Amino acid sequence: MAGTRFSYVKTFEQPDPLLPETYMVLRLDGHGFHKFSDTHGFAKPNDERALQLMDAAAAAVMDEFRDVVLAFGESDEFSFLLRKKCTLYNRRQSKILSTLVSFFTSVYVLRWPAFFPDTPLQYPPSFDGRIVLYPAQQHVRDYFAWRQADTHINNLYNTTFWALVQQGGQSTTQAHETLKGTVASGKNEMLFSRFGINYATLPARFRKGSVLVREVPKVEPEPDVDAAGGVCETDARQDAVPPTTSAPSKRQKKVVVVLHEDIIENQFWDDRPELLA
Ligand code: DGT
Ligand code: MG
Ligand code: MG
Ligand code: MG
Ligand code: MG
Repeated sequence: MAGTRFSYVKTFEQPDPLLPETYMVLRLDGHGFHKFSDTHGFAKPNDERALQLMDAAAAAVMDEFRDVVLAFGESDEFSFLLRKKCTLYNRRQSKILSTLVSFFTSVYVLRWPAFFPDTPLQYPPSFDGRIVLYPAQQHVRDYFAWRQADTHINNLYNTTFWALVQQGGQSTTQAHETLKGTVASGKNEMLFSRFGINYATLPARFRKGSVLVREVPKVEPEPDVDAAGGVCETDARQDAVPPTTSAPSKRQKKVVVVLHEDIIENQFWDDRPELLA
């Protein structure tokens, strides 16, 4: 290709290397998922199938790209942490971003029928993406705390909102009015006193989002994810030593696991110092 009189056009291309020795966080988000979730009849406020499909696509990204050490998902978004020493594609921003986002999108479409067997895909979903660089461990901690706090705030609001509509008979306009100016404790109280819902007992998936890390499996993978043909069918998973083995091998293979636990406090990070190494 080189050497033709056209090849000078290549010189217009701009290099876009990401600063070395910094944490990369890639966040993708469903484009126009307000409409997409309506068109495909997602349950309100949380559609478990849709969330599991997101988890499956994110797990596939982690199986394919070993530099991704942690992922966090809620709603129509997922954040991926790439290790500080990552040299993937010589840290070229657009190459990393476009490859990971398109890979995620492909898996989302490929696996759709496994999670929505009765709902054909009506049109192609797409995801936007960005990469943000963080120089310090504290920034990474605060980034993921920010996303999980957002999960909680949105879920508490949405849960109360849809309880007012679905169980309380309010219109969506009325429900918006009812919730205007309320704080978290007020919504908790409203859920409990009016609808008998104890927020703290709702599924952790909805309250905490999904946290994906690589671990030697301690127990069977989540049956709900497994049954739906979810994140457990990748090659990496099939290689995993079954947890039922009586004499566990010394070198059990790590697999991507989906957790729904707190990542704001220290415990999660203290247990996994390798994430920020
Ligand atoms: P964007 O990201 O600017 O292209 O616009 P949207 O419409 O994707 O908005 P966004 O990302 O701020 O909010 C996510 C939308 O996806 C929100 O309208 C609710 C919808 N959504 C996400 N997860 C669920 C779910 O589990 N159930 C339902 N019913 N809707 C969901
Ligand atoms: Mg967006
Ligand atoms: Mg969106
Ligand atoms: Mg979103
Ligand atoms: Mg090429």
